[in-house]
Amino acid sequence: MTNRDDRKAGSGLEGPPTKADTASTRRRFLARGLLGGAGALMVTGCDKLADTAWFARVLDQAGPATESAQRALTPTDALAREYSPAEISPVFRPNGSTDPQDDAYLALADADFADWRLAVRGLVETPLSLSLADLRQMPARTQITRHDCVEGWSCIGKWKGVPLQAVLRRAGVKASARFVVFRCLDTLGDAPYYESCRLIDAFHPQTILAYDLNDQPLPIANGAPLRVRLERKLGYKQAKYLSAIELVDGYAGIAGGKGGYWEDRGYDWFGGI
Ligand SMILES: Nc1nc2c(c(=O)[nH]1)N[C@H]1C(S)=C(S)[C@@H](COP(=O)(O)O)O[C@H]1N2
Ligand SMILES: [Mo]
Repeated sequence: MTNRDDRKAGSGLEGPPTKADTASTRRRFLARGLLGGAGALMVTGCDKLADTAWFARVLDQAGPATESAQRALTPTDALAREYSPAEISPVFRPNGSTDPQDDAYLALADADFADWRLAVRGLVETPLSLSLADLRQMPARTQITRHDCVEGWSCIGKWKGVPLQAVLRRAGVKASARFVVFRCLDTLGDAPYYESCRLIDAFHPQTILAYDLNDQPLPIANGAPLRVRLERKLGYKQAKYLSAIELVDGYAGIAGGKGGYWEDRGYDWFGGI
């Protein structure tokens, strides 16, 4: 675990980002560069993607000015940095919900998640219901990356999971879909946790649905049985305790309408690093 001096020290629950947070995020965007829209799709190496009806829409998803500017910087820097095994943090610090007490979650955990399923629904050709065994049988990707929480700490961990794009291809994304919503099993404070991202981020090669952390099944504290890793994004985008992936054409009608639990409480939706 490393402390970074450009962030507020941790204080338990995440509070709204400060001006300093936003400024330092911006500086790091400029320092490290961000992926360009086309570049991200190139590295997926997907000719097939170009044939799909929604390919143009993925490239065409202009967001707010800051997001567009961030995405336009140094398109060659498409991947998040990956680290060596020696750099893995001894303990991957858990944060936010770490032991969900929701009845449905407790029942699933009691049975070691044998009855857990990931629903893939919404704007898809074929809705899916996938068990952990189903997911483990799909192609896997392993990556050692750094997780940055806006509270001011970072951890390096080794994640193994199925690329989200493999799941999305299996379900078949409809032309009208623009965002992926991640539904979670935990209630944080008074509301269920959820998150969302654009299709371009969902199809990023390092975006995986992770079931292992540091060569062990994902612990409950870190999101068992399945969480998403969006390696170009801040900690709060890394939804844990997944129950469903929903393809939607907009998220204004979901919960507070801002696309995520912390976004509904003031955080930036893009959340890039
Ligand atoms: N379902 C769910 N996902 C979540 C959270 C949460 O409280 N519930 N917290 C977020 C925040 S703020 C961070 S920093 C990371 C923490 O992941 P970790 O517990 O593996 O460190 O999970 C994110 N995903
Ligand atoms: Mo966080």
